[in-house]
Amino acid sequence: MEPWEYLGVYLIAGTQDVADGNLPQLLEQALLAGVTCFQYREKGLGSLQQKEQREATARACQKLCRKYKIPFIINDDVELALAIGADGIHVGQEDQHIEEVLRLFADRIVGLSCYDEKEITEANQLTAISYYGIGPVFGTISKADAKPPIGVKKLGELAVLAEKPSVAIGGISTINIGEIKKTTVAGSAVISAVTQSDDINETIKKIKMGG
Ligand code: TZP
Ligand code: MG
Repeated sequence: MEPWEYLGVYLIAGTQDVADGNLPQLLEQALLAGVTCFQYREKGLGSLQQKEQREATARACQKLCRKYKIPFIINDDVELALAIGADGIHVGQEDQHIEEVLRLFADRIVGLSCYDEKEITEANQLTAISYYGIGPVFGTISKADAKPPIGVKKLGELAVLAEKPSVAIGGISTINIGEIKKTTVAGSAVISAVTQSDDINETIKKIKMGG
């Protein structure tokens, strides 16, 4: 699968993002509604701490992603991603060095978070990266240490500078998705828009269509 095929509606979630703690159940609703990619991000307040629990949840989500034929990506946790054979890994600038990650996941999806011109330009030198996550575009409640939002204008500029397909992230919702769609990004990544939605099916369809 090519990045522009799976970046469209990219769901990210961990146990901490789901009110009743049942991530696989929420994921299956999202898969039925047509999400194109899933990233397991078990992190922060309310996240599972036990390795065994994380692995069991990851495997349950992986199984669902296989059933619906979309990529299953793990945030940060290289050891878990290798142990269960995830389709890919997503890392931030402060996580395990990207060169090392690219070596370990040579034939798999590798996503890198980028915030500004410098990070995009540096990432452009590493041809093996699959895609960039650019943001936060808007304010977010889902990441405790998020940097200040860059806004849609900057997102547009960074997406043009990027030599890889990019996915916008941070505060994206059914209300502002129309603005994101005016840029050249390949898709949008969302946490709270979906995990806190009263109607997951409608929310995902709106994000897919642009509002
Ligand atoms: N990285 C930048 S913003 C963010 C991450 C993981 C959180 C996005 O969550 P939400 O709820 O869609 O703003
Ligand atoms: Mg990280």
